[in-house]
Amino acid sequence: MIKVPPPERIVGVIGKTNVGKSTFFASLTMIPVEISNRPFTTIKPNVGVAHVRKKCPEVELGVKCSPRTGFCISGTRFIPVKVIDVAGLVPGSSSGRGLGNKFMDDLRQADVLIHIVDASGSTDPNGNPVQPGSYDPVEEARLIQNEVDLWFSSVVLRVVEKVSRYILTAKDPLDLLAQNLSGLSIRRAHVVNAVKEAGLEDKRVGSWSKEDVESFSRILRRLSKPIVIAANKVDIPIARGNVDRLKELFGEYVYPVSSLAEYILKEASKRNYIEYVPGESSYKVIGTSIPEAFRKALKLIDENVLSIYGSTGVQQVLESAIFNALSQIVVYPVEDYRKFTDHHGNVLPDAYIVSKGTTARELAYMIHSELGETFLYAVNARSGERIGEGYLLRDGDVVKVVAAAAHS
Ligand SMILES: Nc1nc2c(ncn2[C@@H]2O[C@H](COP(=O)(O)OP(=O)(O)OP(=O)(O)O)[C@@H](O)[C@H]2O)c(=O)[nH]1
Ligand SMILES: [Mg+2]
Repeated sequence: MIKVPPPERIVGVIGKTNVGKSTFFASLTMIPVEISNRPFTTIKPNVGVAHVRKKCPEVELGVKCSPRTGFCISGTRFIPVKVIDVAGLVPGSSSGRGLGNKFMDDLRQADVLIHIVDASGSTDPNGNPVQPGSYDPVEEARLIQNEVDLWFSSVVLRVVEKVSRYILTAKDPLDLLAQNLSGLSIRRAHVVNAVKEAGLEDKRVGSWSKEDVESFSRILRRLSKPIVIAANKVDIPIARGNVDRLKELFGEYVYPVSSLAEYILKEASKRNYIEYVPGESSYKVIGTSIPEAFRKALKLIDENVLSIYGSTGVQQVLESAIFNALSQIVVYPVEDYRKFTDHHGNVLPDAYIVSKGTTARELAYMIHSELGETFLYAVNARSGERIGEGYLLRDGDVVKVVAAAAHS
């Protein structure tokens, strides 16, 4: 019997061209990718693995974990997520400017998007380098999000047109629509909620006007691919006021970020100049012969980033995307609920990122379809209590599923 891999969460990195998307991607994944100060450096998507942090239950349970995926540093569990960095947008991409917006199709499977904005205003609308402060990041964020919505609605429009042809004979039109939108990582609940919010409950799908489709699609984009903003390049001091302005306009999901600082800290750590745990507010110098260029860069990072913002923001924006915007929690399935192990004796081997509201039985299905089908009950490993199929999992739960069918 083959065990299904833990559910995968996919984060798409979007933004204007030449704002630091690939630097952000590289700082998370440490995959060497092309980075340069000119528009349209990235053409083919970069795909890699980053990690979100959670306090590992190993500390509280008094054990030492052995993760199957990801890793654990001093009680902080790093859990993998997939990240995709794509080509850059410019205003008008939807009508073919720049590289157009076809490449956004690489992000169809994304669950959540991180929008990298040049908060220092040092690139013009077309991504050409200009003096910091010359271009307004708020304008950039607005124009680019509009391009994202236009890409999304062009995909949705095609699907709605296709479905409209045979919708009259469909038993459940919304189900049919959801099935046809599943390529965009859209589920039925997204479609139902978007129809409700757009006030289209009483209009049959085939009879929607162009405006109806547009408003449905904008809402559907927000529900199915929420966006968080990384206000990047905050190491450039002029960016500071812009972060606040972005927050005023775009709300809570705006984070000050310096991808460059994170990249340098990780690189310095790889070369054993410093000890740095991603996401933390400081690092420890351990190297004795640190090259002058790194010394200078570290000093600037201290002064312009860490002492002002408390971190480089890279981990924070990723975690906010997963845990806040996408409302995910982390649960730890085990087979032996007294030792917190799988049947090989690995302690807390898996950390599953699941949606808030996932039930014990739904988790069983994620582990193995037969476990779901023959589910009897589950056990909360912390308390030893039995929990029923409808139990709503809580963040950090350690759970054993008991089913009629044995699995291996
Ligand atoms: N000061 C500063 N510069 C940055 C930061 N992030 C990226 N850059 C610089 O911005 C330029 C563009 O970086 P890329 O990562 O290639 O940008 P991109 O958005 O992927 O660009 P395209 O793929 O061409 O659309 C490079 O010169 C980076 O060094 C940052 O946090 N601070
Ligand atoms: Mg790039």
